Amino acid sequence: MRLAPYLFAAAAIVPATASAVDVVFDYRYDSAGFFDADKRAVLDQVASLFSTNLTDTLLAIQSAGSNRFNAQFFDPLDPMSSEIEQISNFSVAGDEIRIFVGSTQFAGNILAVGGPGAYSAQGSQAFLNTVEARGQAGALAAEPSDFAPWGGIVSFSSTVNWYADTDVTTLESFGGRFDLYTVAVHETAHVLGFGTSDSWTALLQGLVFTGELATQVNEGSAVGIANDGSEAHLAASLRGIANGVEQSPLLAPQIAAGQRKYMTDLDWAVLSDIGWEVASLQATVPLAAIPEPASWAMLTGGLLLLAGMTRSRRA
Ligand SMILES: [Ca+2]
Ligand SMILES: [Ca+2]
Ligand SMILES: [Zn+2]
Repeated sequence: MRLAPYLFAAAAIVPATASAVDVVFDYRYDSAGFFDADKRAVLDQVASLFSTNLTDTLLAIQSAGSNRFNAQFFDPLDPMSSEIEQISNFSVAGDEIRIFVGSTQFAGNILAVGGPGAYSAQGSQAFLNTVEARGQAGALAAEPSDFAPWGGIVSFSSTVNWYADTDVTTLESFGGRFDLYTVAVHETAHVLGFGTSDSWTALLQGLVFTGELATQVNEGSAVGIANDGSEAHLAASLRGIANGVEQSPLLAPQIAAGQRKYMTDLDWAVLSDIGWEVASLQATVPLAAIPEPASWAMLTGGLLLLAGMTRSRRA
């Protein structure tokens, strides 16, 4: 079921808060203790990257009285099972995007999975609109042009040999290990709707992403998506710019051991096209050598199932 594009009477009485999103990684499911201090320091830097460069104002979701919001998501400790975790009467602050993180032993060559959460909700129409769109009117359109999730999950492989860089402004050699920073940025983009939202799907034509800014950044050439069955990634053959250097998009489906990748202007342009206010297409960390891999090694995947659950589960 889709909502008609309602006007936001409620938005006018909600005071404006900070001028950027606030990505919050939540460790409450990390009973295995995967996230030691170094790994948390990596995620802090990931949160900072998106929180600094995305300037949307997102309304708070406040469960109170008859307005009830239940966050639903795959278990960060077992994301491939069909079991759904629920936090009843949940709330997120204005601008906050809450991401539950965990680790698991994946079958096959999967480094991590990530995607936006689902929900059920009851209450006033204004409340239901806020839960779905958080003040982003385009998220309520019949053909959505925006996306504003409460958050979601990211789950990392517990068996991979990770490199946790506590200072991503410098690049060291870490051959044989996989870069937690790169993979966490990739999966966080999936939580934000890259490859997983209706506003992404609305811009797909076959294996081409037709977003205006991404096409412009790609110098007018069609922005191909990866033919990996997920319809959630850019083609690895594309080239964007990060730190003034050409690089395969960070949201290509694969990464090699020993490789750090950055958000390119093409990756940011896609986020802009699906509805985010992107401050800079060049946002990244200071210049470092960007090696191109001789061969791709392992997969990262988007949790596409979560994206479709929101509407059918609304009470
Ligand atoms: Ca470093
Ligand atoms: Ca937006
Ligand atoms: Zn992915």
